[in-house]
Amino acid sequence: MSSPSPSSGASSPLRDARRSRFTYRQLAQMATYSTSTPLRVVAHIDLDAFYAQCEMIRLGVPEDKPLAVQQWQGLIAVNYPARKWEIGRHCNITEAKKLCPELIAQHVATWREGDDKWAYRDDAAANIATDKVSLDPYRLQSRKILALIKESLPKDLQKVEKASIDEVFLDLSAHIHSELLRRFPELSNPPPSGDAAESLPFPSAAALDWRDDNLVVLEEDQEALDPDWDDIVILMGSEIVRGVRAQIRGKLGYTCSAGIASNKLVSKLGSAFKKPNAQTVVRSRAVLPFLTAIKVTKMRNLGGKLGDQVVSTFGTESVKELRDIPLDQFKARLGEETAVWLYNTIRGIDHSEINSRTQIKSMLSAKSFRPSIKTPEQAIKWLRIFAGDIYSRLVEEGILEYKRWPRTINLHHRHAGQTRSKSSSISSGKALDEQALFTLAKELLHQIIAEGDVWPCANLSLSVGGFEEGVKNNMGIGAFFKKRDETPPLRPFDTVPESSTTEQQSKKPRLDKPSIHRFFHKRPAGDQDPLNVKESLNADQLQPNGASFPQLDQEKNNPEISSHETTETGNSAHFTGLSCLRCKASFADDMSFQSHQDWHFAKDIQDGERVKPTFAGQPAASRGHPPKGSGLASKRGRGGSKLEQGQSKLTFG
Ligand code: TTP
Ligand code: CA
Ligand code: CA
Repeated sequence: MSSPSPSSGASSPLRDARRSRFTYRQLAQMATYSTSTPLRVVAHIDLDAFYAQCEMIRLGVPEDKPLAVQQWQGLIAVNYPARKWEIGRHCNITEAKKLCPELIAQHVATWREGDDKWAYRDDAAANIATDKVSLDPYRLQSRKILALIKESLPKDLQKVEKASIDEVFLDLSAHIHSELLRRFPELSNPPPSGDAAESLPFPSAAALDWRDDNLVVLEEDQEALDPDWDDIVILMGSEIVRGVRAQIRGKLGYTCSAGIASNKLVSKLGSAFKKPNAQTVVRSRAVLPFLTAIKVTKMRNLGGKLGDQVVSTFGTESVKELRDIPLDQFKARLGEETAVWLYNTIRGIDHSEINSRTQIKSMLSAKSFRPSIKTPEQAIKWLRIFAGDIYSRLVEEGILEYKRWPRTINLHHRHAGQTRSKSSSISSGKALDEQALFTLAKELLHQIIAEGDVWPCANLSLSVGGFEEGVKNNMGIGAFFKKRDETPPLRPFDTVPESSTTEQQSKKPRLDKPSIHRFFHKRPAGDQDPLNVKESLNADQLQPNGASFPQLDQEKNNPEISSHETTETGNSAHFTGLSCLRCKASFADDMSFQSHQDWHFAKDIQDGERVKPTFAGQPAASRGHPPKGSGLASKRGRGGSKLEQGQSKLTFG
């Protein structure tokens, strides 16, 4: 990392007689990734038009050519040259080609009934009935990018959270702390008074060189303030991020955009601020002006019903106007917990931590049938595809290396508005391979069929979960997982019926009592859906988290996972016309509407299989609560539960 200009002044930066706004303690807290130090530096990196870039690189398409990634008749990613033609995810392929006849439309790879490997196929778009989308090519690129990011940061001073298939959060605090002490050795001295609460010496007033970063424009009086340590650390963060982006570009060819700020909330808004191939720095003094320009409904977790409720209750979607409302008024209308969270969010306060654990909790592979399927033979063909899909993800997600494996397998079957689910445990004493998964899946299907009245079937989904760590009984992990081509002949496999339920979705409390609390429960440390959950959904890309994304795009989702049934009550009562009542997305045609319902269905199943840490069980810092002593510490008050009653399921935004 090159030296920033503060150290390049003729005089030592520490000779300034003024004192910094920051203390020795706050400086030291950087080394431990404290979420409450104001000197914290967090970056969010998001790949530009990710699937489109994957296809361009794979196919060697020149960078200025318009390209979109097609899924059936829809588009799921559009590169920046194509966006100039006003092509977006809202377009179907015909509309897009009309707008830009030279558009290169690449269909996603698919699994095909009867084949045992996904492939890029010229006729995929016409084969929605027999094909199932494979996102493996994008997962593979995603993994490479993640590995490179980790490589380009010091091994022992990195905290990286993969937040979705194309984005990561980095907590750069410890890295910057060590670099800061190297550049300014005086800072390593203990405070002269011996009191960690003592202010640091003021850094020199040398102008900081922000290179080509976007800086949020400030009022002149704010801009005139001399840079303090918070500015210097964020500048160093920006240098690091520039280096990481250059590596990704140089070694793998991808462009990405980044936001650098002091927390996840603001860094994520920052990365979306200017795209493509740009980075935006939001200095602490710029946070309030920066947020002022953003509508409340664009903020994380405020893109759905909660955002609407806030707008209708307080009569404004302006963050600035909402900031004029006292906390007590929020509490009276929203309940304690939501009020405090909202109050902080509109001020850019977020103490959630970067969660570097990227453990898979479950994986799901699913398909909706249009038309419905009518025989066990048809269902079994799909189960083979699901087993292959899940198995390749188990292997490719690094299960072999992580020494983790799933202990439960579930099959969901949908017929006449009713979902039946069967599950069994997976023995840890036997090899787990594709064939074994397939055998288990068939057993579950037979259990469902035995109950009668199961055809036609509109959706099937297979999932594995309950991941366990470590190697049991001194068996090498190789005994549990075999590579695809090493797969031994079919062997008997233990199935211990664990739970066997026939459930109408309407009986699920999880679905019937959507609540603000559930929303909080689902957001443990970092309040992101953990990467793995999304990936496992086979719909990670469907759900780029963060409310900074345009709601519609975000919610429209992938028509494939879409291929699923839906809704909380197990029928279509939640949908009116072509608009989704759960998340308000609207749809131009029946197909995309159905796809969207299907996505909710898959998501609900996935959610049901998650481990749900409770909000109360999380440390305050990881809940995005205000720092201790701010007077805003949240209690799990009644207000929150009150809201629960009337609050519909929050969308993932
Ligand atoms: P995004 O990061 O939301 O979008 P993007 O990378 O295509 O474009 P941007 O430059 O604006 O970040 O999503 C990442 C990938 O996830 C995207 O390339 C394709 C997939 N995706 C879907 O399949 N369906 C969706 O509705 C969305 C939003 C994304
Ligand atoms: Ca992206
Ligand atoms: Ca993204």
